[in-house]
Amino acid sequence: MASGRFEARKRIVFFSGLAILLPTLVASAQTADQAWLREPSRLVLFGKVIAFGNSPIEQTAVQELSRSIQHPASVKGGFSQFALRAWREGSLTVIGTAEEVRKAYPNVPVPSGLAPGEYWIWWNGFDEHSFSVIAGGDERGALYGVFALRRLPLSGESFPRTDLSNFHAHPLRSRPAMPIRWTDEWDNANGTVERGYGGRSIFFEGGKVRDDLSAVGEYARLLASVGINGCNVNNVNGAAPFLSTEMLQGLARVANTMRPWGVRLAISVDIASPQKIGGLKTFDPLDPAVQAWWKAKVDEIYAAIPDFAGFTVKADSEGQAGPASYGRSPADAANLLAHALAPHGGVVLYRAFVYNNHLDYNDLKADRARAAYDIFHPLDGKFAPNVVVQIKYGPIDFQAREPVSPLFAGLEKTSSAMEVQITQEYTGQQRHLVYLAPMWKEMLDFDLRAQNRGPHGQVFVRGVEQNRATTVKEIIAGKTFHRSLGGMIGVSCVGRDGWLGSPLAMANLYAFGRLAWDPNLSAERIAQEWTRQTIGTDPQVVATVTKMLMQSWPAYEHYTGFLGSQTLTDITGSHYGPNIESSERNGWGQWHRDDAQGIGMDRSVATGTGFAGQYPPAVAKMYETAATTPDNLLLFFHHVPYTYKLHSGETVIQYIYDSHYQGAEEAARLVDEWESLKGKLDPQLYNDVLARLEYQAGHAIVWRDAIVQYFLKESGIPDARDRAGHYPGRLEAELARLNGYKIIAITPWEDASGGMAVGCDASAAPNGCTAAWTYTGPAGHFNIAAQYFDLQPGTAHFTLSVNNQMVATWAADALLPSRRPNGDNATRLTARGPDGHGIELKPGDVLLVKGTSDANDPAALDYIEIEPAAPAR
Ligand code: GCV
Repeated sequence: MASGRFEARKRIVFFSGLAILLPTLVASAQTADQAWLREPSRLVLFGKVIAFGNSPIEQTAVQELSRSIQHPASVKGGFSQFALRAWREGSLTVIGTAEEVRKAYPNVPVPSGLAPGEYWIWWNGFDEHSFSVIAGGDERGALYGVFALRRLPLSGESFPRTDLSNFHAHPLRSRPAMPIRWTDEWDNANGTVERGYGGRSIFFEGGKVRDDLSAVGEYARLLASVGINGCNVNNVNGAAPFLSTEMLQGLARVANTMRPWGVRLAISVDIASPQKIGGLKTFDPLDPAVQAWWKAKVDEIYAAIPDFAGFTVKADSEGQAGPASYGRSPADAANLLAHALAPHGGVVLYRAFVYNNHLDYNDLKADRARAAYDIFHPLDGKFAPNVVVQIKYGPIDFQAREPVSPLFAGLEKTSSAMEVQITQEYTGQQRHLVYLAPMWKEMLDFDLRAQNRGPHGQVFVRGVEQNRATTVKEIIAGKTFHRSLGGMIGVSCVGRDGWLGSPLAMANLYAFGRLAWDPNLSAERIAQEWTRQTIGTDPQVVATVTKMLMQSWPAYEHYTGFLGSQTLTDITGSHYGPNIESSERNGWGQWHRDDAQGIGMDRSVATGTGFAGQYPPAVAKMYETAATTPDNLLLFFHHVPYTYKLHSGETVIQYIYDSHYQGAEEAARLVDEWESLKGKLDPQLYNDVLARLEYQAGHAIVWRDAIVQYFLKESGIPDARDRAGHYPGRLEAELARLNGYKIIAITPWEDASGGMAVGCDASAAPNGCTAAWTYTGPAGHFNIAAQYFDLQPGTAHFTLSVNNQMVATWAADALLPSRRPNGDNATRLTARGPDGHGIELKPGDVLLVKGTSDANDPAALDYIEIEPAAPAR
């Protein structure tokens, strides 16, 4: 697994005409970083705070309220009057469950029927002493009430709503939309985290639970602050060791650490555990010895962890063992575990991510997208009540654009949960800013029209089209099919390096919790809330960061995949840089089926794989024909010629060109937007994020060029706007005067300009290699970009000079995913000259790059590019 930490940033220092790019280490946030809870709230609290009970959660609520508020004496102004009016001297705040409040204060109008997790905040300031109540449907509810109060002054809501005296007539009340709101961590016992980009595990190291669990407590606080009530701490792959008695003792310590925050522990289990660690000959779910083994194991778990939440299961998937080995179904396996957990109140989250990864590419009817529905829909009604089928939002695998999984509509008698990825496996691995809440919102708000059938399955009843909205958010909340379980799971994969390894990526963790609590919140409102609490309250900061977040997913989609073709990345390797053919001609089924004439998977019922027919009739009808399929999913459902005209009027091929140029421009704009905040932000944060955004803008160009040149060659159709294949200021390294450098072919070819680059063999050229060009363009001031390959773990060094005058020097020391030159590590550095006004060039000047390799990094260079000097940054 790649550690994925983006460490290096380039600081440009100029000495009288000489620009030196110095590598510096980014001081990244530490694990103890309190993220959006870093600043105290703007609440001002007078008087006493007490809890009714001694339970750890209520005690935490008291401490949290005291930690969150500012003491009146320390208020330096700037606080809303409402706080001072509401929380005045001699006041008392009581925290407890609704039942406790009712018993102690029969006159307080605490409503009956508060749901688990629900809070009710009431204020009575009209007596001699102000008196406030934070009541919960249970203890967790009371804690969530404290966090809601803490957030309130920064929520961006209008003044009257946040005037605490309003809470007399209009108590602040909110309940979670769905009962299961968990993160899944893919941590391994050895301390690595699968698809984690924020450093090593906070839970495990060296095969066991870490001694120091302080980060776990801080993480649980963050989770609780946005209403997350469960955390599955280990990888769904290779889970067998987590059931050993020694490990369970360690896990009990993890559960103890998270418990005061109302976060229950869950673990992933390997369905073959009875055989792998239990010494049985079989793990057949119907075998009585296997059933007895699980019962005993579950009893052992609950003896150590009385509030244990349950199991997550990945079975018969990507090499994990499963019930298919015995001809048994997922329902047999899920129920085996469910029956053992039921007496203790535990649940089974059985993942629908079950598919055959040895599909036949030549079979035009084969389709991985069909798998989840084909396998699980026939089992509807066969699962025990405490089983929840955990469904990835789309039918493939966390791509930047997929249709919503039809399985959400295909389980009427089974609870379901939607699995999203907070960790950005296919969406830039936290090196790219991609705020995912807008995508999750599209999924949650999608109307599957699941009940749009008449009694005999017909779409029309007496000539009237059935039209009841059944959105995904209602289905997973259990509303549509009257289920008591259901929810959202966020695959988080945090680590010790600032949780997600990148400050702005934390908006995704925050947004996940907020949406699981209330899927009706808008992605924009959540972005504003998060920005106010985390980055700053200056209106320009809030507006700019919110805008950047909201633009980031569309930008990423524009410069990576297109029209529902999925993320065109290296699907058999890094899942990071461009590699278009890696999806094709293998068994993984992430195909897009491009050829010289056209592109797309035909998933229609009439001529394709039939996947479109898995949706309820109204939606199936929409996806059945290209004409009615929305442009952004066209290629997911249909194979069309490159000349096919979209609803927008553009051809598919022209859209490929245009969207990629647009996406790269949008990524560059993120840099400009962030720079407009210079001086308004914490300098360390400013510089850290700036380096990341500059890197992203460069990598967006790598993506753009890879996709554009690939489809230009494949289709043979030129870009109507003449950009594809024409790079006027580009000087290719393979065409330079080379000294020591050797020409190398890059694989895949589209990851380098023209498919070629140059590499320096350290043993043959210990003092470095050079590539030189004579400048033939007009005289003026220019930026000079260098496109090089930054391999890990080596550190190559580069210098760029004009007529022997050095204009830039930098080290290729970032930790990028792969170890051979390709689009994973193609990196762009732009030298902008003194004060950002450009570097002076005139015809005849000699431009020279010197690369000094080390044993692991051949200082490979793709090209340099002379660009118009942008206005000074
Ligand atoms: C934990 C994708 C990821 C795997 C992951 C799998 C899953 O295939 O690449 O790392 O395995 O999904 O969700 O189980």
